[in-house]
Amino acid sequence: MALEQGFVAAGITSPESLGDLPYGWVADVKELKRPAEELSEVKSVIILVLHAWDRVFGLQIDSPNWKGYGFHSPEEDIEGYYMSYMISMSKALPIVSYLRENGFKAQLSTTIPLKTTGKACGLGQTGKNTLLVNPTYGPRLGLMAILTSAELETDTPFTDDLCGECTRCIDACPTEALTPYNIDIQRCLTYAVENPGKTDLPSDVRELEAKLITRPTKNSFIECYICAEVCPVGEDKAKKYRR
Ligand code: B12
Repeated sequence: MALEQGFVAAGITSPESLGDLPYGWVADVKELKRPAEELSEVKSVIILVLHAWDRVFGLQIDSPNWKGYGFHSPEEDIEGYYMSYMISMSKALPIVSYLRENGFKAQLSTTIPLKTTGKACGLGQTGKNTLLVNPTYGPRLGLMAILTSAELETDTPFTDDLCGECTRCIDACPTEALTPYNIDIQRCLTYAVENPGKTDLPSDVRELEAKLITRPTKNSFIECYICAEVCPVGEDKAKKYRR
């Protein structure tokens, strides 16, 4: 059903396999939760993979008062909309409905750690850019989870190494935010652009943000995608669609 909806892959794991993942706040961006904190009856976690082959999948719209997640004030600003999530949600909802029609509880989640859950679902490996790298599509992925009370057959976790000696993502990052399998979040252009109100970010990062981030309108921007775009894994699949 996921393939029929337009996802390129899907995988299943059990909540027990996600016991020791990193939960809690990630640098003021998001509070990552355990599947059972969101759905107490959860028996299976499904990860759906959208092929995000163009950087416009990272288009985001923020209201004029938006200063960043750490400053969020519901009275003053509406929450940002992120293209990849919007597309994934519309494709995933029929699967949620199908599970519910069959008597199971089911709901979407973007709050569990999606990359590491994807790895547990056999969908790929953690790359040197810290993203989930799928053997066919590389890191150009939009991830979405469905938590359900249905007890489904689980997939085998991914264990292959896809990066080898390659360091393209590390070399290409304009702010030098990456070291192998690690990111300095304060140097990531995406963190900078999503947090315009943060005054303590390195000044060279703010300068590069002004130079490199595309802003289609005053209230929108396209998130930096360089560390995903340069990855040789799945490059052929992305190029196939491009002009
Ligand atoms: C917080 C967040 C950010 C933050 C912090 C990034 C980060 N790496 O944590 C900021 C704002 C910087 C960010 C930026 C981006 N993000 Co973001 N982000 C998230 C979010 C909400 C949580 C990420 C998370 O779990 N962080 C926790 C830390 C601890 O995880 P980690 O860095 O991966 O560290 C683990 C591994 O690296 C591993 N590890 C550490 N060392 C080693 C060593 C070895 C050898 C190995 C194997 C593993 C390993 O262990 C660590 C702990 O488990 C997710 C959505 C979600 N709910 O999961 C999206 C998400 C990860 N982001 C995504 C994307 C696409 C991006 C951007 C490309 C921007 C864009 N265009 O959309 C950039 C890429 C920057 C980068 N290289 O990470 C996608 C990733 C798709 C994919 N292929 O994996 C997600 C899943 C959103 C989505 N729905 O699709 N993001």
